[in-house]
Amino acid sequence: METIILDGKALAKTIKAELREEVERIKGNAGKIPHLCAVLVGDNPASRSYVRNKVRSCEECGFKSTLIEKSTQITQPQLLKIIDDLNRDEDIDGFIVQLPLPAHIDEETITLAIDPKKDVDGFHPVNFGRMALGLPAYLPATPNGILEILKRYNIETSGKNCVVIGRSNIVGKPMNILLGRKGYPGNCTVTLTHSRTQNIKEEILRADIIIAAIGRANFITSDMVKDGAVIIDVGINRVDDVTASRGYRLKGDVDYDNVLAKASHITPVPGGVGPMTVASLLINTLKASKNEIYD
Ligand code: L34
Repeated sequence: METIILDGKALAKTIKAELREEVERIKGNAGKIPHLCAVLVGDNPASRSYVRNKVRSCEECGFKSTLIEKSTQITQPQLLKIIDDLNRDEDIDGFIVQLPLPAHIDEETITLAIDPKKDVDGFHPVNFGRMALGLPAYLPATPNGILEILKRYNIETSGKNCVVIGRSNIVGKPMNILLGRKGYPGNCTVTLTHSRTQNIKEEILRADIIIAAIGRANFITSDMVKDGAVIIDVGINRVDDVTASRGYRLKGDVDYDNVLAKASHITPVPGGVGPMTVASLLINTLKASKNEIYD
């Protein structure tokens, strides 16, 4: 059987066109134009690129966007002041503080300072807890992007063995919860694996659906993959490549070329989960502007 490439880039484009239509309608009714603010600290090149994609996507959808850029030297109190201002700014529907932050700033303190109503990343404990309980919440962007891929490609999830690799707060942990919940996509039997998992290869070999979020290029090799598995590759690793114009290439956590023939479906890197992360953030921002989760 031919492997189906899960085209996150094309899907994100479709979703953005839908969002744009909705914004046109809102404008026609003199409603609130969704307004996202992104706070970018420091000069991490990957973070810059991701935030640039977010701002550009806002423009494509007719959203308002504000970018606040600060140097690595910013102090934690200064950053907390910015967050407090954003919490109070009536025009801003939602905002994010791009991670990672410099080592002298405590990410947990920053996350806790964001008003859950404006936490369109879904990282605040209130949103994470509501998600875990199945209450209305902003779902974290990468996991929600993955659910959208599964949904829009009509991939069966009920009763499937799903193995999540990596237990980060922003991908592995929420993915474990979301795919285990009742409904579609969901009803999976989920195994959450990590650096201390014994016999990780055997665990992954049992998977009907693999969610790879490890952060190591080519970690998942073809000997770890069952025939017909659905593979979602969350990794975006920069690998040096002198032949590439930027001096590097993006590589997933999956050894794509060698795994391809075994997979029934697979997301490429780039052009898979990344663009869907951005689209999901916009979906949350629209919800925020319509007070859909909180009022
Ligand atoms: N606060 N921090 C906060 N929220 C987030 O949702 C993120 N994340 C992750 C890192 N830190 C964050 C992102 O924005 C990862 N992430 C993200 C966003 C966009 C893309 C990848 C990761 C993306 O657009 N990827 C493109 C290629 C981009 C490139 O050329 O570098 C892709 O096709 O995969």
